[in-house]
Amino acid sequence: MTIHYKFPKDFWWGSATSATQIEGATDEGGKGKNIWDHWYEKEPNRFFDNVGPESTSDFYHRYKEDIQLMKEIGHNTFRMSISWSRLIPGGRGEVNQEAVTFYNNVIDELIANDIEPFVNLFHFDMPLELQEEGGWESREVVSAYTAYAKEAFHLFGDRVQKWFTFNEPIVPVEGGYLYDFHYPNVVDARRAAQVAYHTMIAHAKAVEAFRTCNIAGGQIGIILNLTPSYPRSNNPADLKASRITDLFFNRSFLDPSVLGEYPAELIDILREHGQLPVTEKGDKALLKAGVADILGVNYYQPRRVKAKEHLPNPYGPFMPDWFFDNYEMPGRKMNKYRGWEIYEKGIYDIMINLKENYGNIESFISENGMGVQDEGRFEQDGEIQDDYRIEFIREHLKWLHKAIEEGCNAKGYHLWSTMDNWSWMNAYKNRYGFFSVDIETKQRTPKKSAHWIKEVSENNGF
Ligand code: BGP
Repeated sequence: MTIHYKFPKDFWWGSATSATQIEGATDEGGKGKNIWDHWYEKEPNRFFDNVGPESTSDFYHRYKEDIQLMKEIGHNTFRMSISWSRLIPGGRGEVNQEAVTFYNNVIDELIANDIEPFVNLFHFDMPLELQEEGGWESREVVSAYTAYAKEAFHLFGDRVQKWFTFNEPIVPVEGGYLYDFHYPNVVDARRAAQVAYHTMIAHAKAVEAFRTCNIAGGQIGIILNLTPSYPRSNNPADLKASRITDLFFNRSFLDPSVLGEYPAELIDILREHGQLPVTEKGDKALLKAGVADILGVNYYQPRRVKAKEHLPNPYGPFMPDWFFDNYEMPGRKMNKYRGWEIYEKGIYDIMINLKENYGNIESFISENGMGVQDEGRFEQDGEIQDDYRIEFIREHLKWLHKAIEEGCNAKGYHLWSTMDNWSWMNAYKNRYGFFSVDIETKQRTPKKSAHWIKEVSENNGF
């Protein structure tokens, strides 16, 4: 077979998950509550089909089987997250030994199967008690996170080399403090800015702690969802809308994570509108020293914008959306189940931007994927024929390959996700996995894409 797209030696083939979305066992093993357990108890109707996080894909009990499945399809790497509320119920204080045993078992099992674990410390799942203290609005919670991070480095750093402080830290800001899709469902940009700022401080403190641990071969980074902003046209008003959108939704985390400082224009906008967060002396130096060694890039969709059609409501709350309108480009290709545009070249544009403006930091695609509703209708002879997912992955990989050929420092590709999992408010609506999961029996079945990726990983290309 001819390989048209050959990837560099030791390319990372794998997939990504998060604790709350796959573990289940929320009432087992001494786990404390996090905001998802709590929100679901309070308002189950806000979750698709009223399905909550209690059992999800049951990785807690089935991790051995799942790791075998990963091995079968050629994974050499796998991203998981640690559940803070499982490791340290309540968020601070005593470590839960049952959780230590569980994560040790998972890590050891991965390594025994030649799959390198990439471990993320925070994937949207704040321990409930700390949220009640103010969550990321509180600097005390930042200290609790730093202690938790140190504990994790100490417990697992003898075997785990790749660490990530946060997954998509902007999402809890957007969901929890601007657009009402995460607990605590606040709409307040000033508080959102504080949450965003403290998350970056927490990141920098964890990086500082990591560097004192001297983990042999260790690297610490952050995973960001980068959504390139494409203007409707070259009209200066559209260009300005796109630049400001980029400041709010990409550079707010990308600049401090990779360059160690916030963009001056973003600070100016927030100052002008009275939305600046409270900072402390010494923070600037902390952020400067806290730059990531490695960047995970989650890419699902582009953002297309245009200048605002109407003046924003002067009585409404301040919003980033005061500066742009979303633009529906005629002819755009859609994943209609998730409502997200598919634009494969976006992956290339992100990589070129990292190369040109962010020192070509070592990076990888840490999430990319296609969520599809009612996948059962594509089943033939017991296997879901997800040709649309194969095409989605293949077309993104082609652009990633081109970026690498042009000198971008991308080291791997992880699909979201290994098996179907619980996706926040959408619960089990859209399915993302290489393996389907029957939510009643928890049975896993490979989809067509699982066989396809096995070949791709084995050939290191296609
Ligand atoms: C990313 C998250 C994942 C995952 C994925 C799919 O934003 O890091 O946790 O859920 O998106 O999105 P969704 O679950 O909203 O369909």
